[in-house]
Amino acid sequence: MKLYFSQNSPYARRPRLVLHEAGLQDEVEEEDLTPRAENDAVLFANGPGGKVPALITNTGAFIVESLLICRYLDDLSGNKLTPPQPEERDKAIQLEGTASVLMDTLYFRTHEGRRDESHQVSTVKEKDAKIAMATYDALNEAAADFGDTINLGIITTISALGYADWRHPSDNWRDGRPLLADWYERISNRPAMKLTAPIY
Ligand SMILES: N[C@@H](CCC(=O)N[C@@H](CS)C(=O)NCC(=O)O)C(=O)O
Repeated sequence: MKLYFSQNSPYARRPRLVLHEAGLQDEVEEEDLTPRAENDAVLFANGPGGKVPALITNTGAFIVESLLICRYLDDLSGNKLTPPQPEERDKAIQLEGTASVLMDTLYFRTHEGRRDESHQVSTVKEKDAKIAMATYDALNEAAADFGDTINLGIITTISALGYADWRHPSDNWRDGRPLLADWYERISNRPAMKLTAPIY
């Protein structure tokens, strides 16, 4: 099995964290396609999207979309990253959804900001910034229960916040959100978090 990624993709960081936190290193090989422009051919040869992350399974399927790949890898691990209790499981899925919203809104804002000034829509950027702020607040509230648990929701939260630090440092997401900031500081020391962090 092979997982294609690029080091600074927040979407690719999710399944990479699943792979390393669930101990699937012997079953899934990783291939870094950075820099993307030079290495995209393998993605287009296998599917129409040309995006990372992408997984080639042992049966030859080419799976895209971070959420699907995370689920696939978690299944493979015997659901190591899904809490067995219904209440905890549902809370982890809720967290995964909230952090996915954050990741999408940050990513869209990055790309809106790259368009020519004259084509940028300030209301779109403002709406995305507002959603990001509300999402940081929701994550801060949820962080009261994070502890040192690792699950798919936690993994998505780390991937989104790591991207926020890189692309949207002026959001200052730590300001006024001490629970989230302290937890992130602690969890960032894990080897898998360090290995998959964006480099800039
Ligand atoms: N919804 C997709 C988004 C994946 C995505 O947008 N990946 C970016 C890298 S962060 C990419 O490969 N972009 C290249 C492109 O759009 O050409 C997922 O969750 O996997």
